[in-house]
Amino acid sequence: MTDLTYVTAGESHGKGILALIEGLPAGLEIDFTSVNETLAMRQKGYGRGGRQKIESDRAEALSGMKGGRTLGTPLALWVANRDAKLETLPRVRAPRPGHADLAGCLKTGSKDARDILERSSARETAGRTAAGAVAAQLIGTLGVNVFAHVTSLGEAKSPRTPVKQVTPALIETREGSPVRCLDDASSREMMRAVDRAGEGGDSLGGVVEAVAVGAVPGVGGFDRWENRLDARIAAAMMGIPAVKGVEIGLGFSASEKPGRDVHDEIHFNPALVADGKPHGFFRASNRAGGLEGGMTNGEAVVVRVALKPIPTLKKPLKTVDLDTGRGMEAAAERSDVCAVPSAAIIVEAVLAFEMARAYREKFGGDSTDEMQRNYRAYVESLRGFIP
Ligand code: EPS
Repeated sequence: MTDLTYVTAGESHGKGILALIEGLPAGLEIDFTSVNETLAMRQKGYGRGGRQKIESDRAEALSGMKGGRTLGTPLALWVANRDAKLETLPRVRAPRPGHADLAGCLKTGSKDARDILERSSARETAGRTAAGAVAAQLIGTLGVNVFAHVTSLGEAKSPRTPVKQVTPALIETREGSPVRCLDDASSREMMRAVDRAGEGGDSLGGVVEAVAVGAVPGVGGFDRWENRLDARIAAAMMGIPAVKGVEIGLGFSASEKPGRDVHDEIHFNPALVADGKPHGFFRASNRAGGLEGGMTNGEAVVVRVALKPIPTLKKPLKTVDLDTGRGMEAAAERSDVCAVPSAAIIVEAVLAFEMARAYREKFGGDSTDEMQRNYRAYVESLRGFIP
């Protein structure tokens, strides 16, 4: 099967989070040390709350592997919760503005917002991160690397730093910043913004930029709207809790500029092939964010994701009692002040998964060897495109 998909299961304070991945090729060696490092990164970040001191996320494969390699069968990844206390947690009758609480209660008829919030909690992203970390290893074997960093927190913004290559040094720089920003001065400003929000009993949102470098052109589709890779990436990003906006390339600002300042002129240099690029086509700019007509164009895929501030506030907003309809203050649970630095890891994982899914469709194969053979044949055809 070459349709790469996954589902997650699990509540925030249930036994754990499961990610069930289908459509991986057989023979993929999975480095669980690296998957667990990614999970640990997701737990870290300036503005995280007390829960992360309790958890120590590790992914365990329950199925789909033998001898460290995939079998081409469903891969079930399990991340256990240490703070598993679902059955003893109190009822929540004060729905939080901005959370899934009220709409979920009205939808299901439940008078306990806990029935809703336990699943809509961002704890679920531990499963998505594990699935994305595996997907990243698959596309890594085909030269695609993903990376994400924080470009703003509240009103604190970092200068633009286009990422052209994902190197260990770049990851080290990002991990050296408690807010996962590549610029030192901006990192400090962002941390101050988180401190101010926390002191005021408030929360803070921000923007994450993600890139996928090394993708060959022609991945994705122009045949149906739902096969467009930009549509899939945007939908997958919107599926991350708190995401309110997604931009690709210039995004919204493309609408304010004339065409000549938006489109990336096409150049060809056969010598590029010898230089390590698999084909001779290139652009001098990348305003399209690596995607044209729903397909990769050979430049880096660049996605920006805007996250709203977390809805659980220490100084709560007004809401309504689910029993009486009378005004009251929203539930003030233990919470993070800011989850944007963690979201960088989640966004990176989600982009990896969508890239891997599109690569599975383009290159197929029941085994990683077969997928790689198909990939190499395609690269050869690109090289011979203009003889
Ligand atoms: C979350 C609330 C906090 C976060 C949680 C998401 O958890 P708790 O209610 O247990 O304090 O820490 O995120 C995670 C547990 C995680 O692993 O990301 C919420 O309400 O969405």
